[in-house]
Amino acid sequence: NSVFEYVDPDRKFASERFEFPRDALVFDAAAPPLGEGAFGQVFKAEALHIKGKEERTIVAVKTPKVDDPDSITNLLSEMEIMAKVTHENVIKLYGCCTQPGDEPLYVIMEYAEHGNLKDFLRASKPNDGYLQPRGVLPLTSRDLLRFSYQIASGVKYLTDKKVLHRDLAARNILVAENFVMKVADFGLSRYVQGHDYYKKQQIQGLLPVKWMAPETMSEEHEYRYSTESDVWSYGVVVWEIMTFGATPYPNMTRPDHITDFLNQGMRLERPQNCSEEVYRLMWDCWMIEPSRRPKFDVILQRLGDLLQLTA
Ligand code: ACK
Repeated sequence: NSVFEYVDPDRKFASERFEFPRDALVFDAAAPPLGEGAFGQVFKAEALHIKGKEERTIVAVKTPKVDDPDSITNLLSEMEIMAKVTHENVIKLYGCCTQPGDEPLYVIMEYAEHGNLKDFLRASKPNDGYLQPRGVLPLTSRDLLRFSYQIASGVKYLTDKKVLHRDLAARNILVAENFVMKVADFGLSRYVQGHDYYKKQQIQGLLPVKWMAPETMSEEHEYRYSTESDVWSYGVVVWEIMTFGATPYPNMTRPDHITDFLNQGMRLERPQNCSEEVYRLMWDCWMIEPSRRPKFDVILQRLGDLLQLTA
């Protein structure tokens, strides 16, 4: 039973270039998974001589839920997208184990030592009486700008590659060595977490409504996803960064309430200590008319100027 029963044959691209021998992966049997969700599991491992690298490379290995065709197709689809992209701010595919009869499917990728951005920000929040900042923090406002800039670079690259992320959110950005931002979980992949998703049968399972552009939730607009809808979600990511990982629209649980709120012209409020310029940038990402939202090159320009000013 090959995993390729679930995909069309001309999508075997990634496995041909990235196939890696399973026995060259070393797992720590005692360690719990890095992450677990509706998609399957992610483990930390060491890979021997992967991608022509030194002896051992620490990697993350993603594996689908066994016997769940959706979780397998999602992971293969994510792998295909990863195989086509290479950028400093996008998580890299290193290899995969997809040979027929060689189950379960493994997708081997770059390891991001600080985990997902949302939890990282929460743990780094200054003056938090409860959680101590991890690592060499606390973060400065310049760090927050730099994170926003790097994420925009990664997403601009994906945009140029005609890849729509469709699920940009701080929980889907990983923080690697030296606090470098890596856009992850792209393509069709989904990680179901708390209240971030809402089930809407009509479209597709659980949806991250609080990050979604209005037109992607509107029948009238044919639930249209585009680079512009990624820009909307990116604006919400910047808001998450500037609030150190707050939950957007905390008191709203129903998607139609959020849509009404937005249609009345209201938006997420300005985070404490967030400059006018940065708030204006988010606000511009949240224009109802998609074509009026800034393009990623403009976003990079504006953030670049602000970074210069705070140098
Ligand atoms: O904060 P985390 O540990 O970072 O929680 C999520 C979890 O798995 C589900 O996605 C972690 N994770 C996913 N991919 C990677 C990776 N490439 N490197 C390190 N951690 C990862 C993520």
